[in-house]
Amino acid sequence: MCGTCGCADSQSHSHEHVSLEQNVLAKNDAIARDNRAWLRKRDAIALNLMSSPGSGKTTLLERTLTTLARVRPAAVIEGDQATSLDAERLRRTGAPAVQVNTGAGCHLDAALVRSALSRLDPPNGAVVFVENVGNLVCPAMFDLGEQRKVVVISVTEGTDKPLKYPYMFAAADLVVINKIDLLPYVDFDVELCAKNARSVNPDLVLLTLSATTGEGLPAWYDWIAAQ
Ligand SMILES: Nc1nc2c(ncn2[C@@H]2O[C@H](COP(=O)(O)OP(=O)(O)OP(=O)(O)O)[C@@H](O)[C@H]2O)c(=O)[nH]1
Ligand SMILES: [Mg+2]
Repeated sequence: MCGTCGCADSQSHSHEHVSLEQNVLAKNDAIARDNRAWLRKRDAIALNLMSSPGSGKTTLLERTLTTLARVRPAAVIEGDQATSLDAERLRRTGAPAVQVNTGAGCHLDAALVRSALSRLDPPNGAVVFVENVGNLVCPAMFDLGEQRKVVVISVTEGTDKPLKYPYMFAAADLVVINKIDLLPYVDFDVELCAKNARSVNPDLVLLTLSATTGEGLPAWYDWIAAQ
């Protein structure tokens, strides 16, 4: 696992490696619990969106924020290694967005989210969307204090991804299969992808949608409302 240890050769000193990793994750989990309590006091929730780079997290949030703003307050913590491009896109919807740059880091952690929450200062009752760094590996390990974990996969990525990145799909509460407008042009079997995802996580909720055309979005909004 990266982000928890700088060592290049974990095999030669695996005991130290494992205990350092456990230490880092235990500290993270304690801060995540504080974040959860902090959000609960404001009657707010956080939803952690994770995916490979380019699966459509920001596009889905652009549409969601535009629609949701009419119903309840929403805000975004935007995680990327570099730039504030995504936060700028999301602010154009009128929602507040705080950009967090992780530099060489490949995921958000609870401490980064804690300081972003205090900058964001979300109003009571808000839904705080956290867009994690595009990566199907490391973000799965780090509790941020979110209410739910959402994994976005798009139809251009292949149906085998839940099998090849099982930790991410095992951690998810919801899997969104995005870009279904492209199904006529790609070799992607939605049922097979769903079966693969359920084989690593039988409790998953699955939604198919197109963030670009809006197809399938009502079920996504219903899912958010139910949280
Ligand atoms: N055809 C189609 N394209 C989409 C859809 N959703 C997103 N895209 C396109 O996919 C590309 C990447 O979308 P983003 O929303 O930036 O993806 P992301 O997951 O936020 O990417 P990172 O933040 O870099 O991880 C853009 O060119 C979008 O226009 C969709 O439903 N259909
Ligand atoms: Mg993005």
